Amino acid sequence: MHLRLPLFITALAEIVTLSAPAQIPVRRFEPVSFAQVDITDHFWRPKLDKVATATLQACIRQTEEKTGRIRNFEKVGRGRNEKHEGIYYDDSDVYKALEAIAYSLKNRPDAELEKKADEWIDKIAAAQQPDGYLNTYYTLVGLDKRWTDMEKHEDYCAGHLIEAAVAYYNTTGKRKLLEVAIRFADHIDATFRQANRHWVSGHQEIELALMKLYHLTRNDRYLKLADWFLDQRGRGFGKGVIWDQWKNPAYCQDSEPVKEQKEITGHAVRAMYLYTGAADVAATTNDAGYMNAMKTVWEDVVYRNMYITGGIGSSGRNEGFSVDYDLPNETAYCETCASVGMVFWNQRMNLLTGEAKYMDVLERSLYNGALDGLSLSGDRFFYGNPLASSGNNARSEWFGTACCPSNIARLVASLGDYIYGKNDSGLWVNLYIGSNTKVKIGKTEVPVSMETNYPWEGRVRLTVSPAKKTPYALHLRIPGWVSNVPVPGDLYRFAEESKTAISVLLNGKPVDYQQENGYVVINRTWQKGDMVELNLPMEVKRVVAKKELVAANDRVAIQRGPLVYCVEGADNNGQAWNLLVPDQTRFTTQSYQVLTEPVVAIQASVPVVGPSADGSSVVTENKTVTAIPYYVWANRGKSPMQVWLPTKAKQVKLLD
Ligand code: FUB
Ligand code: ZN
Repeated sequence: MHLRLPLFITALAEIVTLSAPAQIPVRRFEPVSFAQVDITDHFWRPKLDKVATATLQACIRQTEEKTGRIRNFEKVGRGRNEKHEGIYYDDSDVYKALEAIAYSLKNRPDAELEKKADEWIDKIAAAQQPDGYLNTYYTLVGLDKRWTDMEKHEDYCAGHLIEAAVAYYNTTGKRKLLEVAIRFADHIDATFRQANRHWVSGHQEIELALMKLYHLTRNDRYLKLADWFLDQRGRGFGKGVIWDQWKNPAYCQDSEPVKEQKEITGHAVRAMYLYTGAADVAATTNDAGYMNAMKTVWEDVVYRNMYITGGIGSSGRNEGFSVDYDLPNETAYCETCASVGMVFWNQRMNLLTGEAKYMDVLERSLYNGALDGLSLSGDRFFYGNPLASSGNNARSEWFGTACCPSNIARLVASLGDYIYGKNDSGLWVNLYIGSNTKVKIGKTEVPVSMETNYPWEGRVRLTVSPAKKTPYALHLRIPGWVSNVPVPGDLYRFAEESKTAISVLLNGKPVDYQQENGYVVINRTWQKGDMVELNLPMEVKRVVAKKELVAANDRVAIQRGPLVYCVEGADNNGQAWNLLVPDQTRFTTQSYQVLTEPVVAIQASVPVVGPSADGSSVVTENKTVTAIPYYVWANRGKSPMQVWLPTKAKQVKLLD
């Protein structure tokens, strides 16, 4: 077990500035930090280990040897006017890799990795300017030009520095990077908010990062600065920006003030980070303006602009949103970072509202759109995550713009953040992931242990062992996919009802429970060893989309539990577009292996088009087709793939 004690409380006391006013808690409950959750899960634990042993190594190799990202910091440190290498936002990849390392060290202590992180931190610290400014691009290109172009990501890089610093401090108790981040945050505050100088961040990120810094230091300067950044948007202050995309302010969610926004627009990652930051500010200031706006924008995302995989941002032109229902399959952009952002934002919405529907979306994005971004080997990545391929897609070792690899790494490494929540009278279980934790409910310590083979099986066992008998309400999320409408807003619905219902047992016997906000709620006095067993029906379901979603017309998708499936050529004689799934198709499940990954595959005998034996014509015959979870496709070389499978002959194609 790799559980370590949370946060370095004594070290923290030295940096705390208790200037924040007492706040009424706005969130319905607080997440239990990943630092207090030991993941033992069959599905996720190997992925956490893979991130530690392969993904982070890939990030280090690329950042340090194959590209100039670390060299840029060294050059600034040497002060010899050397040339900047790469793109102006490359510093952010160093910070995001550091953040991922920080989480991973908590899951899996590793002295070598920590040494590498410390080495990087020394180089970062040496590149900081005396006034707190830190950005290798402008320092090497000419400091006289700094803060002249809102699109150049100086504040975005600062945000990632802050996130890394908070994470690294939390894991190791080491303050060097945190002090660097605080000096930079103070520099930004003095340069803009305090000087009343307008600045619309060209890529939101700093807002949510400042909220992390605020929660760590309790210095309300950072809360005010986060709110100030949000408030800069939509007031025309970004007008002077000479940059193609921003000529349309919707690209940067800069058309209206955040509290007046009603529709999702523009760049998907920017939008997700923006609303995550707004939710974090709202959670502290209780600002209904942000909440009301976000609820409407969220509906616009989920009801009209989200793929069945939880991916968003269908258009490569703006790396973002297009018009409603424009969700093409083969050209779906669906950046991995955008799905990661969906996880961030939906977690915040769940905490603020207590509603499980946000976790349903989070789970969808996590298990499908986001996880697809990482290869089974841990060292190959998808930047975009299409829902169909004619056989030309392959994962890459790295990208020129390399935001996605470290983003998926930091998400997986911090997965423990999304499983449990608690307040003084309740415990929430949001994701079904084998794990152990200890939460304090009221004054009582409650060790909690979860065992499950989710997402392959629907049985979840939760054992609670409070030190003494304690009353509280246990909330177990009933995943949206149990109902007929797998996500709210009926963009997608199951073609058939579930055959079995959920069941809940307490110590082996049926128990009374209420249903509230998408949760089963069992309110009682709990005692040591109480065991709840939740059974979720893991049925293969056909999903159909609203007719407005043209790319899914005359097609079905297959889902089982939270996993969306696809048909890939690697399992089907090199073809995936040549089959038809009639309404009456009967599916069976099979234990199956995709390279190292044990999965449940779905099989059916369906009409398949292929060349006749003598090759002179095309024939249709029934054949067994195998579908695999979407997240494992493209691990066995290039081959065609489809998520939305034809139900009509006119959609069937035999690829060369
Ligand atoms: O601009 C920084 C990152 O690069 C964005 O978040 C990604 O969408 C990519 O454009
Ligand atoms: Zn990305």
